[in-house]
Amino acid sequence: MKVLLSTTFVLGASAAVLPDLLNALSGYGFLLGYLANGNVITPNGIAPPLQNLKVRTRLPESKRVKLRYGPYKMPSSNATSEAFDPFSASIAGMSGEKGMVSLTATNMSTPCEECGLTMLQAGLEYADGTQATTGTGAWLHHVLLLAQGPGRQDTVCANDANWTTFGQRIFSSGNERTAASFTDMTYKTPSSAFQINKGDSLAMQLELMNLNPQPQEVYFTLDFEFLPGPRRRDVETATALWLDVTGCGNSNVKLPKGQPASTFSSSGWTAPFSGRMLAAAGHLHDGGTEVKMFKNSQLVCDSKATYGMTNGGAAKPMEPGAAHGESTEAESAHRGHEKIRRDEMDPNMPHIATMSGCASFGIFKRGDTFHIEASYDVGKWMPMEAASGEASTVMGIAVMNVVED
Ligand SMILES: *[C@@H]1O[C@H](CO)[C@@H](O)[C@H](O)[C@H]1NC(C)=O
Ligand SMILES: *[C@@H]1O[C@H](CO)[C@@H](O)[C@H](O)[C@H]1NC(C)=O
Ligand SMILES: *[C@@H]1O[C@H](CO)[C@@H](O)[C@H](O)[C@H]1NC(C)=O
Ligand SMILES: [Cu+2]
Repeated sequence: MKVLLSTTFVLGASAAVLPDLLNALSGYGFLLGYLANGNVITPNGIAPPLQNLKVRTRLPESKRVKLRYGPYKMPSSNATSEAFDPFSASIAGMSGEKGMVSLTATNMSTPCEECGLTMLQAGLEYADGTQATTGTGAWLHHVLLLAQGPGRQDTVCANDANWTTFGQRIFSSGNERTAASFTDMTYKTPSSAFQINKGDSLAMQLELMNLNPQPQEVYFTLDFEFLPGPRRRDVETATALWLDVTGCGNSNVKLPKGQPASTFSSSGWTAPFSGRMLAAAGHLHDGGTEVKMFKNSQLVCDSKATYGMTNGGAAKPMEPGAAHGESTEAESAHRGHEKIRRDEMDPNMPHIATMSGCASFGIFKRGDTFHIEASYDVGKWMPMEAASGEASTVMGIAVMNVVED
């Protein structure tokens, strides 16, 4: 839960933060909140596919619903993954990483027929509803979420044939499980939302990786916080800018061989409208250190990775102290394993646990140009390796939620 909410939370100069809100949304608060939030655990059974949870944004009139999708079978960590479906393969760029399942799902349910999404967060859980994390050997490696429906098109790649047919990219997550906000979290009332309309559905490209030799079955979950009903006049329209080092490509880039540090830059995207920057965070793969976002070549947000033994949003149940990617612990764990290749799936290898984010960080005008720079340091953090022994392709993405003026 770290987009808005990490210890390295970055705020725009104009933001006045409600301390209790931040506390409620901070990593550890999230863990406690999650367990106390109305999540149903069904020992030895199957937890309900739809759960009404307590709202965490404390915005009046909001609802919070958790939907689960799946189940998905993860092969043994020493078994090469099953065949990929073609779309997934074109997006994933993965090549038989061990323990990996890579899939696409379409026609996924939304939490409402019509509503304004104010927040989204990805998760992974077992049949009974308990959380699945890298601490339990279940790695939420990557998810790319799209809204599909009449008239939907990607905001940044509106004119790109590769994306117009797929829909609108609205959210990305990985082990960091960053919560994405479509409203200004410094207000007590929801000022903006991403509208879900009748006929909309969701689609995703999902990658999960098993760190255990025993196959595991997990469910992917999405927590939606939303304002029920059709678009309201007092709530502005938010959208997601998917800024990607591959531009409108498939998000995968190759790390240069024999070079520890590398930076990938995106091409510029020129805003066709004016607006305000609500929230943003980066998505990287292991080896990544930060995603910098620029407006007219000026840094507006620096989303930094921290590494840890479990994901930021959910501590390993038995060892809450190990959560939150504290770098001292993570770095010492890392140093002890320098010679170990990621494809050996050492369960003690740290992964990206959190990505810091920015909130309420300023305005932009029509004609302003955005670009991002994603940095990797594989001398410091071990990247994942493909079955071939080469470093897997990696990603450099920032999803910036904005509201149009
Ligand atoms: C995976 O490891 C287990 C336990 O070490 C072993 O029994 C099994 O044969 C291995 N499977 C493969 C596909 O290597
Ligand atoms: C999508 O899912 C709904 C139920 O959620 C179902 O009624 C509909 O037939 C599905 N559409 C397609 C194209 O699979
Ligand atoms: C569309 O995707 C293909 C295949 O990934 C890629 O070669 C092409 O550059 C993409 N088009 C644009 C405009 O990015
Ligand atoms: Cu990814």
